[in-house]
Amino acid sequence: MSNRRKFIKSSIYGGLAVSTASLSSVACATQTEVGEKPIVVSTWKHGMEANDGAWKILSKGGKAVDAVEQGVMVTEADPTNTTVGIGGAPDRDGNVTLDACIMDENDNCGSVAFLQNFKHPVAVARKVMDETPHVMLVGEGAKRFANEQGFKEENLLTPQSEAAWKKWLEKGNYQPEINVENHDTIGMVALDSNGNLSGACTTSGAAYKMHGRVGDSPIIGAGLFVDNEVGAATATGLGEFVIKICGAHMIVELMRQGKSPMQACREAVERIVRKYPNDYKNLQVGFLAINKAGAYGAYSIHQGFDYAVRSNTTNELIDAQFFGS
Ligand code: SD4
Repeated sequence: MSNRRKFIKSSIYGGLAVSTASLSSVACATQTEVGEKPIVVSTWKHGMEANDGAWKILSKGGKAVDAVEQGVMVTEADPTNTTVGIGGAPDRDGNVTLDACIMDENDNCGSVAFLQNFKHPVAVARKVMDETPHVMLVGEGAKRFANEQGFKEENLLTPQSEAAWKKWLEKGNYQPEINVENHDTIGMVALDSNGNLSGACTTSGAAYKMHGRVGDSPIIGAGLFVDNEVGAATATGLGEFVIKICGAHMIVELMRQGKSPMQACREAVERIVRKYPNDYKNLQVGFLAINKAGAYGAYSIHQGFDYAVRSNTTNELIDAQFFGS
């Protein structure tokens, strides 16, 4: 990781409050306004390894849609990551149920939700996109389709996740904590060297959720949205609140109106804050966006959300600006 890790602080509705890192902050903001290609950005620290996976494709002139699929599969395959793929925290009944989606530069999209026993839901979502006339398959139907496509079933509940779940059961209190362990859903958006945008998002959802609960991550327009004319956005955090404002779609539309990726993400966060004043203090949502020029930006409700950026000039983890409380 680059040692040019940047800290950009924000004040409430105050835009950039440039403090100790003023020069690098300004440089970063300028750089993200300009953009470059190819480039890939993804949520949280695990995005660094995921970006490496995507970069193998992007750096050779490959397609963004292939890059984002391969990129997030790195995270899905990591059993130590308790929020994505194998090793993901189960629902309150002990079932690991996964949600994922993918969207390409031609508005093609595929999604699976409430999928059990397949560690690469994004690859199943890609098959939904490529091989069916539908956008979304869920539960048993998604499972049957995955089997038909030759995906291998496996147990996704690792001993560590099972032990953590059993400990949770002692109290059984469902109250998702902000930035728990500081790694979360992976959402990834990329611009390839041909100037095409794509994105993917994959998660085990909120830990100890109700059986059958689906969050924002597999919902096109909420957890992910791509419009190749404008930009792409993805979300992480408590999905119920991302769905309520149709977060990723909102951000792309704000970019269409001329907002920078960071400004668009900030406006989406501020919408949540304004509409849910009694809720936002106890929940985290983070948005990450890229535009057609390859400029990127992010914003979250609370401190603690970071995102990974990889391009020909950058390979780093950046602390997102945030609203605060
Ligand atoms: C969800 N947004 O299912 C996802 C998971 C997540 O913090 O990011 N949780 O709500």
